[in-house]
Amino acid sequence: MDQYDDCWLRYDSPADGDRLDAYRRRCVHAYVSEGAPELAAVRDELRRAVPSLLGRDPHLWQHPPRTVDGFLAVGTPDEMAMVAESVPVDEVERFADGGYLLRSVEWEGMDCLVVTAASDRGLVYGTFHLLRLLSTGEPVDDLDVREEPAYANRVIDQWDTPFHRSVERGYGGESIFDWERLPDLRPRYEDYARLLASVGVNGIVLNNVNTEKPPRASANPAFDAFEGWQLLEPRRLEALTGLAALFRRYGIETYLSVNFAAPMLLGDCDTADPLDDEVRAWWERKAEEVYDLIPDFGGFLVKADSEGQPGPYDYGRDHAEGANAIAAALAPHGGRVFWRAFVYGSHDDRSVQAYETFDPLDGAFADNVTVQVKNGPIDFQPREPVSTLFGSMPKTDLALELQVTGEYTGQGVHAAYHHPMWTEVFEFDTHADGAGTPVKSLFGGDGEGVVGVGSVGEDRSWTGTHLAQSNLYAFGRAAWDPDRSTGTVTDEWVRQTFGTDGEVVDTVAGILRDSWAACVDYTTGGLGLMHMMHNGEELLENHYEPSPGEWPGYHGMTDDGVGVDRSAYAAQYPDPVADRYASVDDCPEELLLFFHHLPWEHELADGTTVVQRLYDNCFAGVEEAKRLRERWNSLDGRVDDRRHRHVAERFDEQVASAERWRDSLTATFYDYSGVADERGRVPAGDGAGSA
Ligand code: GCW
Repeated sequence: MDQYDDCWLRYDSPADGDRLDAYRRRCVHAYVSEGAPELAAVRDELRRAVPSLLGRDPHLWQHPPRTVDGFLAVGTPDEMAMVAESVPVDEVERFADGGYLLRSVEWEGMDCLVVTAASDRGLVYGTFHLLRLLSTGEPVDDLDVREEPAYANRVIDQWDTPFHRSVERGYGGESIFDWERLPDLRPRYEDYARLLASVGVNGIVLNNVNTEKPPRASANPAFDAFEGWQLLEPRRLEALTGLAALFRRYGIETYLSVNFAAPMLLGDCDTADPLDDEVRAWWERKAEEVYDLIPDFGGFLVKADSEGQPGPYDYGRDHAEGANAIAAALAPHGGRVFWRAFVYGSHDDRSVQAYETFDPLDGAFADNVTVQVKNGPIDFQPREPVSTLFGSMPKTDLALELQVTGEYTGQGVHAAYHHPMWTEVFEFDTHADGAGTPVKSLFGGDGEGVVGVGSVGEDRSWTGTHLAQSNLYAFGRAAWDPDRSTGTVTDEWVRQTFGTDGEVVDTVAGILRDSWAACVDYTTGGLGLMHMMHNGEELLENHYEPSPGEWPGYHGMTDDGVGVDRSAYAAQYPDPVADRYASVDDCPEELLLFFHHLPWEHELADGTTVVQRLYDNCFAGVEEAKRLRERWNSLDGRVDDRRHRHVAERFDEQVASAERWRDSLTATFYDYSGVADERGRVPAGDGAGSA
């Protein structure tokens, strides 16, 4: 009895007829190199997938067979003569790490398929690509696929809290990592590695960036991530070696979040000053200890001088000095520091602080430091403008931090698909190097890339609602290729997760495609408002229910208007962008109230007033949520009962939650503006019911 979903690796929708014959001809027999641990992962995956997809047990060969109709060959050109004879070797060897070639070839009269790469992780990715084609019923008779990752680093950050097994902002159950039982491994660890490798993820940070109990203890001690720093203790590091080896088999490097004050917490230093020789020596010794145990360890992730975590400011140093001290310890081992730019608290308008803090440090960070920046200046909102740091630090390695989990988008209950949001971020033209400098063009260096704040947990669904699995899948596919369209990524995921029935595919893909806009409408009212959620101290429940009254500084509502004058933030962009956002007439409507405080009855381009548009969006958001639910319910009997019922129940909650948001926001708009909704609709909370 499997305890959890196979997610998109179900391999349960086999082809039929000629297509199945073609698959069998080329893929039942497999000649797989034995060069590296990754190739064991390839053979294991074939043993899992081929029986259910092709109705045949795979025959794994250790030399090219001659007495069959055809076979699959997986290996590097220099390991397998048959491969070297079948592909342009020099081109393959020029691929970026992880790149692969997938080609249908005729070899000695047999119909063969070749998966080859210059690196072993590329063979893993190429094998999963082939299995994705078999799972979605795509032809394989005339393949000539060349794939290279757009970014060198495609990393999942876990906000898992060791020893409490909770996941901060995770909505799929407790942490899958049973930290106390390590080094014992659980099957779920390998299944997670498979899921990540199948979408090209090549790094995982195993623990929460909050590694020390914050000064404001939350109501729930399980969420006070105050043991994370202990993972650097020798016995904990030793216990991690098996887990790191497991991820290595899938081409995934292991990283750890560390506490900036570790030399004091773990060592006998009486300071963590990054310029102190003893502190630097402590980090060097610790790095040597880690790399003795995990030779291909990726490096450290640091959240410093943010939300109560210690940092260089405690010692009068800046972020570059702080990061560089730790980076110097990792450099001899090829390790990297990912240093987060999530800083706020010393400005009334928090949006300006990251740029003011980090932009002056451009060029000051060591070569093995990557500054990791959230997509927007606030905090993973359903919509916010792109961070001004993107494009402003050309001499610094940057990583884009996206949230896979739905902290502000329904928390694993609501259907809220993030790929459309991420596409908007990737495509945003920063004008950093004149027109035509989109965000997606900024992370091409070896030390750069895209990071996803993951969310999986112990629940059978891994992510809360099964539909939220799509965000983990989409993250990997977007980090591999930001140009792959939402339609393509979504279609892939739906077919592998719910089968190839056309009606099911179209319906689920449509739900996902429309879900983000609905979420923006009912949780913000649109027009650039955001961050109006409940923020109680009980971390378990906050950021889900509406509570605009807690946030006057974020929505700027007064009797005479709404929105916030964030001209200081707008001015941080290069001129064309700064001028556009600073102008009420030119600012895109979807961000208008992020950048401007306007009269409630300011007329928008179509003559509608701001307050009426806010009302309209809130009511529309609920209707959109109801339509999402109807579309899902129409699949009753076409999706297995267990998953259909589980998601349907969550859609009921999503609609009810959307109504609570609508009622709270519209009541607040009315309280401040005194302007009624011109359609006479009133929040249900008034007992009058809505039109
Ligand atoms: O998104 C917010 C969350 C915190 C998180 C923090 C961060 C890990 O509310 O739970 O802490 O930002 O990104 O560091």
